[in-house]
Parts: sequence; structure tokens; C-alpha cells
Amino acid sequence: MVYFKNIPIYSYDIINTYPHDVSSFTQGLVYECGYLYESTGKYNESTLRKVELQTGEILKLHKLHENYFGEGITLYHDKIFQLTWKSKVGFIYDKDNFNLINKFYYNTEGWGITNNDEHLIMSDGTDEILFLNPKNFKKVYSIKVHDEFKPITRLNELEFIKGEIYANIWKSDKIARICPYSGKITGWIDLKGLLSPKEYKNAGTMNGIAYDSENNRFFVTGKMWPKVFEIKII
Ligand SMILES: [Ca+2]
Repeated sequence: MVYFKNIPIYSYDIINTYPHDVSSFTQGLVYECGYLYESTGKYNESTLRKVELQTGEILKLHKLHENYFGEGITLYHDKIFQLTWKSKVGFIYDKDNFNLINKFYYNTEGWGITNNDEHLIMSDGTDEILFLNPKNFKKVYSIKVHDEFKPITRLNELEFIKGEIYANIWKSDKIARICPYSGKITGWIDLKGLLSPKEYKNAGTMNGIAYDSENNRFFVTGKMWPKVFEIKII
């Protein structure tokens, strides 16, 4: 195991690859029962989509109004919660038909979202992670993410996995593993080299972590990446 500033740095093995829409500016990613749910960003291009993992086929697509820049999503009690970047509004959809059920509002930017079944867990681009009541969307508490020396900012797409928060760091090849109580970084996963140099030319930053809890499978992708990778963390 390699350590940096007393924090373990994990590497990866590629278990499998799946096709990914290269026009997809990935902002949120979750997995359930053979399907990925994905949120994409950019004004006038933002979407929510249901994608078959194996084929990359888009089975359902919802376009956001042109004024909204889509951000993170999470699946909570058969509903999809989707953030927008600067509009301070989130959308709640029926998971099965993408019908809009409700909206919710927040005071920060919206970046990533996940949940631990008790709270919605949200990042806003800073070092803060907010824990929200999923019924009234009020902040219950928050944590400040840090290593031994400094705050870790630009926390982006999130996934709550086995008691830890995993976070993409915007413009970085690393995923942070975060203690949800203290905010302390418990590890880094260095995903450099996932895409070949040629693939990387047309691709954006890594963003998108999804977890298959039934089969313990871990998926990552990025903005305009040609592939979704199933990886094993080592
Ligand atoms: Ca995620």
C-alpha cells in the first residue's frame, strides 16, 4: 500500500467495460438492477436518462428546460432526486416513468448527491457536505472534508458505499473516501490511466461513481467518456 500524507492511496483493476454515450456530460450516476441512471449537464443539453448497463442503450430520456444545468442524482425510495448547478432547485421524479413529482430548494450550488437512507447527502463544490432531511430538505448537519493538513474542496459526484462517502474531486483523477462523521479523508483511489491517452483527448474530467450493492460492483465514468468501467479497488 502506498501512502501520501498518512492516507492510503488505492489503485484499481479493470473488471469490465461497458459503452457510454460520448455526448453525455456526466454529472450524476447511480446503479440499480442492471440499469444506470445518469444525469447530464450543460445549459440546453441537460438530461436525466435510464441506460442499460450492458449495451449503453438509452431506454428513457428526460430533457431539462434549457435554463437548467443538470447535476447529481440519487435514487431514494423509488424516486430520483436531481440537483441543478446554480438554480438552487432540485427535481424529484418517479423512477419508473420520469414524471416530475416535486421540486426542492437549497441555498448553495448543487454538485453531487447521494443518500444513506436516512439523509440526502449533498456536495456544493466546496469542502462541505450537507446532510438533508429527505422529507423537508432542511439541512440537519454538515461536515467539512479534510486531510491531515487542509480542507479538500471541489467535491463533486458522490456515492454512499458501505458506510463511507466516495467523492469525485472536480478536475482530478482521484476519488476521495470520506468518513461521514468526521469528514476526514480515509483514502484516495487513484484512477489515472483508466482511459487511454487517445480516448482522453476528447473526454472531460472523471465524474460518476455508481455501486451495485447486490453484487458488490463498482462503476466509474466521466464527462464524454466512451466507456463505463467496472473496477475493483486494490
Ligand atoms: Ca453516484
